[in-house]
Amino acid sequence: MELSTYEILLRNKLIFFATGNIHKFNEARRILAEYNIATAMIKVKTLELQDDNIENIARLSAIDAASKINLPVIVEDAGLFIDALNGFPGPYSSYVYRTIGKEGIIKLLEGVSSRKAYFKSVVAFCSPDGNVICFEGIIEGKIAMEPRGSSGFGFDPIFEPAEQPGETFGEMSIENKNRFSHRAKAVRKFAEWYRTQAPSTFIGVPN
Ligand code: ITT
Repeated sequence: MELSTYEILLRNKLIFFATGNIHKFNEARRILAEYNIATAMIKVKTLELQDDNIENIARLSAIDAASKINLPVIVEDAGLFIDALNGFPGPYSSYVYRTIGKEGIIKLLEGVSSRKAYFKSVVAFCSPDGNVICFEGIIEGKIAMEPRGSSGFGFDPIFEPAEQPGETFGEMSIENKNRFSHRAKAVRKFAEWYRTQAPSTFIGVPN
């Protein structure tokens, strides 16, 4: 059977990533390149469910993105879960970052001895026919006493991963953050799975 250019393009060597966050895209792109998968950023506005579970948010968002672009696509939803705040801001991390920011989180933790926290990421893949599969990554760590470093984005300057105590994500290069991060773990799981799939599974008919 002769393959069309479209099919060759999608022979699990290319994935579309629907996100408005260039930092997320750059982190994922580097990891996927290690698996010889090229990543294309697509800025498509997708539904963002209000839900306590980031897997539900990512799943619905991926279904919506795939139906809009009719291509195999991933979306990623992530959040920072702080033990002493019962998991807050969690799925509301984006809103909390935009409102009180990282300084607001430091304030909320004033006088609190337990600074344990984790980041969680869910990568949801959806094929044009609407089949979704999710991959999760978690990184444990703690909230720093004050923001440090200007790399990365969001809460990076206030999060110290347990594997590299004393250094925040904000003080690390992308390469270093990618050695530990929640996103890196979820993206790697996705890449391992994606490269084992039969390409024809994902080929939709372009509009
Ligand atoms: P999308 O367009 O992909 O939705 P977003 O920035 O809105 O991009 P999320 O909804 O997943 O992404 O964002 C959750 C928030 O959690 C994000 O705005 C950051 O403040 C924070 N966050 C998530 N992952 C992070 C990371 O790796 N480092 C620092 N902060 C992170």
